[in-house]
Amino acid sequence: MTDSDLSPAPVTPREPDTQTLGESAADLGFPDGFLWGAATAAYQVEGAVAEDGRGPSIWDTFSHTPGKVLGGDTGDVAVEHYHRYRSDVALMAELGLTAYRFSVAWPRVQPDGRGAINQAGLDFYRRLVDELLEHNIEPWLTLYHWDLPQPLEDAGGWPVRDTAERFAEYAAVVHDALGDRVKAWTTLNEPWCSAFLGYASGDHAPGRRDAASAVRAAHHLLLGHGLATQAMRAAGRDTQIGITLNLYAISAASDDPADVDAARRIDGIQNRLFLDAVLRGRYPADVLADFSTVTDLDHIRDGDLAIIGTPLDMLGINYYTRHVVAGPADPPSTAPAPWPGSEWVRFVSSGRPVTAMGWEIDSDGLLEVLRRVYAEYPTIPLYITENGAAFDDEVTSEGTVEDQDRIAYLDAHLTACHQAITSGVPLKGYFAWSLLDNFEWAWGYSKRFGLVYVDYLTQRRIPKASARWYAGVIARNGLVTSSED
Ligand code: IFM
Repeated sequence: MTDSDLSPAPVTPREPDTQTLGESAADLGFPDGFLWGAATAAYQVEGAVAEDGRGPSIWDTFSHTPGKVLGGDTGDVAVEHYHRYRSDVALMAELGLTAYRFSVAWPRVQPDGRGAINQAGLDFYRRLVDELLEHNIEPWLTLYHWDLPQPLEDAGGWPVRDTAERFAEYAAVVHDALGDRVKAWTTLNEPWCSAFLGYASGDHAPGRRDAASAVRAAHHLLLGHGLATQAMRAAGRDTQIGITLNLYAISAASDDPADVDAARRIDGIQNRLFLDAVLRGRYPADVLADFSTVTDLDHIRDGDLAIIGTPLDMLGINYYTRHVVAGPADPPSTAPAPWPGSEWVRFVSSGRPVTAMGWEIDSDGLLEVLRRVYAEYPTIPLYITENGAAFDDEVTSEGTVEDQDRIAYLDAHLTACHQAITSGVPLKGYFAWSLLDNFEWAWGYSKRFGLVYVDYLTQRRIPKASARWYAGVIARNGLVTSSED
């Protein structure tokens, strides 16, 4: 392994981006052309898991394994987006969305994860994309949002190198089919989750608990990203290619050296591992040193980092919360955790209010993340590809959902986006997570993130107060700070 540069990369000071903030009815106007979207992911919304030739994914297997998902919930039906996509797109148009971020289910396109293409699966996405374009909604396509074809997991999954090659093959297939009409392409969504929740803590599919496998999975996901980027670029089309990372603001609980080191570890594995790899073509030396306590690094071959660092057109950032961390408990924790070396770390509360996920609400953290990425990494257009909150929504006797807590969350985070743009960060768009209430992975249907409420018995959609509020933001291209909003 010779690719990782052990010295810290220099930070290049630069002039602020020159986006001009628009004139609008808003107090905090966003730049003209700012993209206003909402996001979903295939397994969370589509349902129809056995239709039109779709094969099983690791999430089908995992959710059907007793004890893995709260309440035994599965994505078998989800919110029937596969069948209801037309009315869902009409709903998007009513809200005024200018972009829709969705993912393609790999096992719909290649049920075996390799070789033969299932045309019926591809056709669904072509119909969805055409419907979006007819409504002037820009399709934002993510190739991998966690639903690995089960046959590839049976062959070793992301810890084996071949999966990266298979991903690039699949990416080229989808890009060939849809690259004429989809301009914005994301390779992976949140590879941290795929690697460390999937293979270290076992909270996500495929549910393995082996830190060494997780470290290997992280590298092969990134390699798959790089190979897929190169394969799509080779087609010579005018598509924009990026990746979506889940980034966190990280604070040490105090300046005690053990707390500071805990913050270094978590920042390393959550943020720098992925940012450095894709934007600098290197791994942070301290993270590799942490990893070498759980596995050798023989799986990282010469040349891999150059592939992983293939230049991108944009970076997607998913932001939800800040982690406040302290040094180890006494005695150190031995519970399964997604962070190799987690025995050195404790997550502590800072006392901020939390969402229904128990995640602390910290919009300053979003500003911090945006400014940090802009300051420390090569200039690249940034998009918030997910941001939002689960709350315990209820339908009133009038049939409405008055989710003022979600409005406050979105308002605060969009204010942070506006501040970032004002200080020169090249932020070009924002996607709320999520368009619809949906299958929240190991939490099943118990957590509602949608702008639109879904009655899971009838599949009726009820736009929440936050949806109406967001529609107003889009119409004004900005936020109003007066109490009338
Ligand atoms: O629902 C998920 C999504 O699939 C990935 N990002 C975080 C969301 C909320 O947990």
